Amino acid sequence: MLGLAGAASARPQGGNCRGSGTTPGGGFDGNGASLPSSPFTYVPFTREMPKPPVKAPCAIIDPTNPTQSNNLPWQPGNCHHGVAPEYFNQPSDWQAGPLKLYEMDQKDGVHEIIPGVQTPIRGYDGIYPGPTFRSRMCEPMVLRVKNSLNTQTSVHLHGAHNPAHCDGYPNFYVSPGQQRDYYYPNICPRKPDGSGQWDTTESPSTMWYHDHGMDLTAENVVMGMAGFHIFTDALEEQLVADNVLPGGDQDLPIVLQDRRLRSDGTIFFDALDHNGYLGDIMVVNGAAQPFLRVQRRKYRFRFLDGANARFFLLRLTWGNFTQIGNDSWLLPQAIETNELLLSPAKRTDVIVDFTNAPNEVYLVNILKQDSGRGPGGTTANPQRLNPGVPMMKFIVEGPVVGNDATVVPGTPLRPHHSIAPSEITTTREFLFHRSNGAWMINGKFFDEFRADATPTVGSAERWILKNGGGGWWHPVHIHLESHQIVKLNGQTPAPSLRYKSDVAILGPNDTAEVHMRFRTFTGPFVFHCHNLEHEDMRMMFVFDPRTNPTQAPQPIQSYYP
Ligand SMILES: [Cu+2]
Repeated sequence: MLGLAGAASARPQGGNCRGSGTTPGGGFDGNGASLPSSPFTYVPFTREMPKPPVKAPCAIIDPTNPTQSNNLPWQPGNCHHGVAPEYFNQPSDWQAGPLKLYEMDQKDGVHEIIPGVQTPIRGYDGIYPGPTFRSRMCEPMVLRVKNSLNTQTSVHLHGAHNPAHCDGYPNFYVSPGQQRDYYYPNICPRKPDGSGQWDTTESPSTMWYHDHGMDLTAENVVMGMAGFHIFTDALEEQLVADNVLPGGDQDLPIVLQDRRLRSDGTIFFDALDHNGYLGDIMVVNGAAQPFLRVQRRKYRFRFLDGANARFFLLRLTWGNFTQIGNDSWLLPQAIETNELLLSPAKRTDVIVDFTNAPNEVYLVNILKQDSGRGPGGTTANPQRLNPGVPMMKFIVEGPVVGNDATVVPGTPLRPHHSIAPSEITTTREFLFHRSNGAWMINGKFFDEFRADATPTVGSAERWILKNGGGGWWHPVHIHLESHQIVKLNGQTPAPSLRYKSDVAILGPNDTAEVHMRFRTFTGPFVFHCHNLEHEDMRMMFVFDPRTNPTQAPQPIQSYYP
């Protein structure tokens, strides 16, 4: 039922896999009409999984050296959209290492999702997926983003604790032909005890960046504008150095997406379908159903659901996952699980141990979904006789590798501290619902000039996130801060969701109670449904943390650079 990939579902060993037109139910649009199937044929698992290049800085600058600092990118006239004001007021401990400068051009490119089919894309540096950034705690960076496209863009670093200026606020644009300097201090929040120390329980691991331009996010992302940003700190580096976690070539970010092509190879996108984009080609790191060669040892896979609206429930055809992270953060201890639920924007950081694996293992999606409404049941039975839609194939090779990483279920990773109920000063409720053919929160459409919540910096709040029903799924992403899901429909959530998240999945009629602190930065920031069509059709709110609770809201226009 899931189109092209579904053709191979009963027997994931491969063979000819016809285009999606051969299988019914390639998806439906907002009017219930069948979506056009991708008219291409290819043989799955014949192409190696691409690994996006790691982005290198173009310069490393010591800001205390006048000769070097004269070359900083935001000298007058150099950059239309300026740089975050926090750069000029930063505390002395924000910068433990040099300032790294990066340049990235948003431009058109051509990419083969299916071998031999030239597909025009919009890409960071013209590639899809975008290059992978790797950054370290307290080693700041300035990312100069050019826009060579003919559409507005805004770059959001998903999971980061960053100033409002560079968080990708939907209309803090990079205009066509212009550029914007994104200053990432690469810090985490400080401890709530007033000691001034970094709260390293909040240091992220697996972030991703993607377009967030107002009304344009869904199309820009489906055209290719997404990539990984991997963050590390002393604690995580020690876990790798101590051979607890795999590193190097055994640590791979993997983005799962779906795409639909027209007969001319272009990406099908219907800007009038507000339910949620669904593709019929399963795409992994930009390639349709690739393979990956692995040794008989442990691997760390950082899976990202980079789709606009598709959910995945992932299983392996052999063995289980050892989950070590949820969204941007490592868990307090590793957890064994046989399946992983991913909504758009969610990440799950897992270990797969191929030591005793057969020669072929498949990553499969067992979730049925034929509209943007959300998933509708599973395709698999518990015996794995019908394992679902294969996303990719692992080819397991060679002898058992000795001295392998030691992580197992229960291994301690990053400590976690719960927000105490006594810290909570404010409770807010947000209802995510459909209205007037579009998407609302609390009866309002997104308004970039309206602050919908004004928390006080230094406080903690309880947010009740409620799904307004109708069978729709809404994965809710809150920028700037991690949130702790305390209750899901009145119950303690699944073990992997009890700690830090940046996306709370609201299934039909679900209610999530989340606790969060507001730290370091004043607004404006957004929170929204991460079904990108719902987000573009205004299921998005503004929160605007401020230092003084009695202060009148600052007009959001005043933040414009
Ligand atoms: Cu939604």
